[in-house]
Amino acid sequence: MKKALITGINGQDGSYLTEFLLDKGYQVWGILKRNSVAENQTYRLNSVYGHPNLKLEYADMLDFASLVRVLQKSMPHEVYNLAAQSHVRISFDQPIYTAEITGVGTLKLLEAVRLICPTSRVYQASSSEMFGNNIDADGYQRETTAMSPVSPYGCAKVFSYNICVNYRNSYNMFISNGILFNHESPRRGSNFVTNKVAKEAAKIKLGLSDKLTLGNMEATRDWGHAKDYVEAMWMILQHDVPDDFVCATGISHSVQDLVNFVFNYLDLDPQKYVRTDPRYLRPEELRDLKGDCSKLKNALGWKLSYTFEDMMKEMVDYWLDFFKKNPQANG
Ligand code: NAP
Ligand code: F7E
Repeated sequence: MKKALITGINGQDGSYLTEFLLDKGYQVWGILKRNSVAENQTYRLNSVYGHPNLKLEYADMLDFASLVRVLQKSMPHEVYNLAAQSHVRISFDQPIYTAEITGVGTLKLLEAVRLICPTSRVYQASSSEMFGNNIDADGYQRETTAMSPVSPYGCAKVFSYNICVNYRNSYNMFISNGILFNHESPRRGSNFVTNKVAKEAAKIKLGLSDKLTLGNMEATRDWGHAKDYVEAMWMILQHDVPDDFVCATGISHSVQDLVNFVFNYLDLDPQKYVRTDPRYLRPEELRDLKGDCSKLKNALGWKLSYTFEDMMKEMVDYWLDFFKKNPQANG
């Protein structure tokens, strides 16, 4: 039986990847950082909690010894490093914490893998945020686009990307970076813009709220569905050689387009409800992201199954259903 270890297992991507790997017959190990609520309250794992092939262990990206312990116990064939402080604006509030988890945490994990299970294949959750405002002449970012991050989060991810390449070359380890553009789902934290818009618009539709306050409406992003992107993670580790791949839809929308689509779907006029507030702006903005994933499609045959529109409808429908059942809840 193949064994995989996932850091960040109870995050958006970790939960979908767990379902995907269990379906493929893997034994899945995951690390949870200690929280004041018990692990069976991590709602994203509800569908698989108690599965005989799911093993959950307490560990932390800040705690090298805990990573060593879990690797020794699990001896995985594949390691997916998804753990991070992943919120870009919050990375300006907590830059050192972000660097320690999202950056140095990766190095701790790589060093533990090198010492304990050096033949394990490692996937690193790299990000389009690493490109910053660099765009190729044709309007896309791709594997060869220069990196100049514009947030502490992006800087930490560039460190992780580089240390992965360095370990791959220095120690002949199988370590691959997936450079993923924004990907979303009903499991997305509701302080990321897609799920914030979906959730607040659903509340407005049901008469539970009367406003939505946002930051930069002009920024554009290339938004795909997390379910499609976790399949790409797995495909990247099944390749015959370690390599780095962009994963994206190739289509971008502005935050204003996102708002217009969601409010139109709910038959609401956004001008009546949507406001902006500078507190949601970032000290330095990443203006536009649009990825070219030709390499991933050509080398590994990856395909999209969700459109932006289907994904946003799924998210809005999730919140409509949630608030109909729980009108007092905050979600
Ligand atoms: P997410 O929902 O924020 O999940 C992050 C996970 O990391 C959570 O399970 C979190 O646990 C865990 N974590 C945080 N600090 C930790 C620590 N010190 N030790 C152990 N675990 C820790 O993020 P996601 O959207 O699933 O993204 C997965 C990965 O892909 C992240 O590395 C992210 O930066 C990267 N990425 C995401 C996107 C995207 O659009 N979603 C795009 C490119 C790259 P708690 O929930 O208990 O805090
Ligand atoms: O912002 C704008 C904001 O926070 C998207 C992470 O998964 O993807 C994600 O980072 C855009 C930005 O995602 C609000 O300024 C406007 O331009 O949903 P977001 P992100 O910053 O792109 C990358 C690829 C990652 O790797 C990260 O881990 O929307 N925006 N108004 C807003 N954003 C938020 N959060 N809240 C607003 O009110």
